[in-house]
Amino acid sequence: MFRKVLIANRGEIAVRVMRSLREMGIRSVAVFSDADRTSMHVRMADEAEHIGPSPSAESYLRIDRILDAARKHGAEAIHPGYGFLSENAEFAAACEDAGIVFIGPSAQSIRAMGSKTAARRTAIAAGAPVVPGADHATTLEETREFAGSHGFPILLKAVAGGGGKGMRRVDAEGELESAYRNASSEAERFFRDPAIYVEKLVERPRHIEIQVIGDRHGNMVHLGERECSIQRRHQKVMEECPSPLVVLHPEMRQAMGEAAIRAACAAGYYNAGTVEFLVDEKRRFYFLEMNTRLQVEHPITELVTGLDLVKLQVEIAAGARLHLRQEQIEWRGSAIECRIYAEDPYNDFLPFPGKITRLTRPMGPGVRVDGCMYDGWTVPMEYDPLLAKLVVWAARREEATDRMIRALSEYDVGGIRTNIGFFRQILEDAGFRAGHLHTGFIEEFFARHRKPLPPRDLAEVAALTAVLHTLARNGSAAEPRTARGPSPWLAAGRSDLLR
Ligand code: MV4
Repeated sequence: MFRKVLIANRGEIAVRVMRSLREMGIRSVAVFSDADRTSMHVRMADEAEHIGPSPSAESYLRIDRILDAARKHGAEAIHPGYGFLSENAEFAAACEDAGIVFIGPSAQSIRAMGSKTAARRTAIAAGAPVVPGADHATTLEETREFAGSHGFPILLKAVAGGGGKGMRRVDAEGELESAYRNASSEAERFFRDPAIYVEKLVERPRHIEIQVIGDRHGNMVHLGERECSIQRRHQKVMEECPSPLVVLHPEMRQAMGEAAIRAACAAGYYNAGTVEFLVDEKRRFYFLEMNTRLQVEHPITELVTGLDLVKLQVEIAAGARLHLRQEQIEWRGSAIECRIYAEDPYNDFLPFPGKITRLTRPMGPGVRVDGCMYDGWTVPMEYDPLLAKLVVWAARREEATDRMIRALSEYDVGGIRTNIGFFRQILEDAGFRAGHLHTGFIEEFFARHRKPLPPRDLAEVAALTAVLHTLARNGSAAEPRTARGPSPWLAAGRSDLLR
C-alpha cells in the first residue's frame, strides 16, 4: 500500500479524500493556490505545497507543478478528485510516465469516453442501448437528413461535449441551420472543437446513473443507481439513492447495471466510474455518457451500500483485487444529498462568495456532512462555490426526506448567502414526495411556485415575524405540518445571548 498520496484538488473533495487516507494510515499531501492558503484541505493535510496563483489555469490545472509537488514530497500516487484534471487523459499519462500512480482509470479509458461519439460507439459495441442518433460528427446536411428520416424534435450535441454546452433542441426544419451554427460555435468556444452530432430528443427524461467499480485484473461490479433528475441548468442540485422509479421496477437496476458494466468493460475500464442513462416516460433507458472519475454525489451510494468508494479507489490503484462479488452488494435504506452552494437564491442563484461569520452544522441521527467550511473562512470567488454536501440516510425515502428537512433547519451559515433555504421548498413539494421526477422538474417547479424573493423591507419582515410569533405562542396560529424549529430571528437572538 502507498505511504503517501497527493490530492490534486481543493475544497470538500480534497477533505473527503484525506479522511479515507487517514483511516488507511496513508499520509496526505495537499496542494494549494494563493486563494486557498487558509482553506480547510490545507489545514487537514499532513503536508502541503503551494502550486501557484489563484486562477486554476495557473495552479490546479498545472500538470507540471502538481507532479513537481508529488516528487518533492515523495508521494507515490495522486488522487485527482472531481473536476480540474480528473478527466484529463494527458494528466493520467503524465503521472504514469513520472512513475506516480494515477488514482483513476487509464489514459486510454478516459480518451475512449471523452469523445461523446466515441463513447456511443463503445456503448453500441457493448450492446448497451443508446438513443437513436449519429455515432460520428455530422455536417448540417447529414443532420438535416437525420431529422428527415427520424423526425423532430432532435437534439444537437457537441462531440467534445458535457454539461449541456453546445447543445440545442430543434423542433422544426426552419430552426435547424441557425441552431446548428450556434451549437457549433458554442462547442468551439468551450471545447475548442466545433464538431456536432445529432440525436433524437428524449422528452421529459429522468437522469439515472449507475456507479461501477472495477480493478486492474478484470473484475467489475455495479453499485446500483443514483437518481439525479433534480438539476438546474445542467448543474445537479439534489440526488438520491435508490431511484424512486427503480424501487417500483427493481428489474431496471439489474438491466442498467449490466449495461453499465458491459460499456465500462468495453472501454477497458478500471477504478470508480459512473455510467449515465436517460430514462424515458416508458421506462426505456439509454446510455448517455460515462464519467471517468469519482462523482460529487458518491456519498449517497456509500451510505446505501456501506462501502467507502475512496478507499476502494486507493486499494485498486495500488493493484489490489476487488473482493466484492455482485451478489454481495446490498442496498439498504434511502439516502439524499443536497449540494450546499454559496449562491444567492434571490438573485438567479449567482455565486455569493464572502466571509463566513457564523456556522452551525447539522448533526444527529443519519446525518453526514462532507464540507470544507469553518467559522471565519472566506469562500474564494475563483472556484466553484460548492461549500458542503449535506447527506442523510434513513430506512425509507419518506423518512429520509423528513430527516433532510430537519437537518437543513439545523444548518446556519452566516455572512454569505446560500441555497439552504431553497431545498425545503423542493422537499415539501407533492411531486417530489411522490417521486415524480424528471430533468425539467426544477423549471416546472419554478413555474408552479413563485421564485424565492428577497425580503423587500427587513423591518416589515421583522414586525410580521413578531406578530406571527406572538400568534403562535398564543396558540391561535395553525402548526406547520413539519416541525421547523425556532425561527431564524429567535435563533439569532438566542445565539447572541450565548456569546
Ligand atoms: C439528452 C436529452 C434528451 N434527449 N439527449 C444534457 C447534458 C448531457 N450531457 C446530455 N443531456 C441531455 N441529453 C437526448 N437525446 C436531455 C439531456 C438533458 C439532461 C440530461 C441529464 C441531466 C440533466 C439534463 C437536463 C436537460 C437535458
